Amino acid sequence: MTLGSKTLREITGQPKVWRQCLETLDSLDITHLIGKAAGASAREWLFIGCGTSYYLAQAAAATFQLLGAANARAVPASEVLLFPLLALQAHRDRPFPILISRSGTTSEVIQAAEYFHREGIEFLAITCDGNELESISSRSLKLPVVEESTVMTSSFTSMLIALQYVAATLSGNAEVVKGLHSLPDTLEHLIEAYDEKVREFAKRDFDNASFLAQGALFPIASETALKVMESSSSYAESFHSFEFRHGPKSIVNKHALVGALLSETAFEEEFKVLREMKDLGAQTLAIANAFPRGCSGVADLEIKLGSVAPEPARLSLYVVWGQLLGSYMGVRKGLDPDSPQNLTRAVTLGD
Ligand code: F1P
Repeated sequence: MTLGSKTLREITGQPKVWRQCLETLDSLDITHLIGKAAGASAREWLFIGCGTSYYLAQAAAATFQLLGAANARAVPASEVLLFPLLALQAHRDRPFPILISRSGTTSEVIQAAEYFHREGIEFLAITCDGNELESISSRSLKLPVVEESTVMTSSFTSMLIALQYVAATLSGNAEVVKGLHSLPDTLEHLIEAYDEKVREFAKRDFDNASFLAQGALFPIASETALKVMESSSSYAESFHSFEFRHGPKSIVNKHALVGALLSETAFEEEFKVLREMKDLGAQTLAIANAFPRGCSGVADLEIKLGSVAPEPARLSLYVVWGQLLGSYMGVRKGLDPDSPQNLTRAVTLGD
């Protein structure tokens, strides 16, 4: 087995997994799934997870807000356990918690579920493996994703697509549901076009990597940084694009990678930041749905998504390149992304 082969196979196999998940979602009665517990859209939905699943929670909350499906926030499961008054904003109506966990065994998530049980707060669980979380949840959505890799790839994108599907259904946004259905074919063509380019790009020597984004793409930038850290044991971080100017840009030099996940809404302003960092000597990566005239050919690696989906539905397409980059950087360093240093598939804490 070559280094990272299992993880890379699962990354490039996402189009097929997305199709299977969308088939499952099309057959679901979403209203029945969330039930009365979700109440009117005025009730706040609180998305909860750890690690990759926390960034997934942030991306899902942004989607619910953007589509007007519900007021939504995201917190790490640990905040519910350690600072419940802060996490749940106790002065307001009880939230509708959504617990997200690929494994369904992460201790902080299980303990949060037990907390909600004690408080009499009904919640919804989103999982791939099911396990304890599914068994203790009165409402759960288990997606048909079988993922062996330690790091989360297709599980992240599949659960994100599922939550976006729920948000679009609740808000009656047929265009977003249709857009989600277009993603598997789009990704299939993009992998053919860019997989080898990302592998070549990963051979460059970076001391550190900063991934920049605004809005709903910010959690995708955070997940991109986490994939690079987990799969290649390299230092990476995410920043709001404009925030990068306020100090962190001091790390920029020719050994620094700056990657921009560029929205359609704020492309021009976000691209200015990337151009400034290139002028400071950074090696650059740009991911965008389209590159207006005068903006192409600036980044060292440019990935054009070309999706027909509405902007909120494109989030999963942006993260695949960080999944690949992290794995290829790990292999280039002689590491095995299938067995990342210090990591386990789930974090279960002793009692
Ligand atoms: C959460 C998680 C992953 C991380 C690693 C350890 O898992 O923190 O995000 O990459 O695999 O577990 P889960 O609760 O979604 O199973």
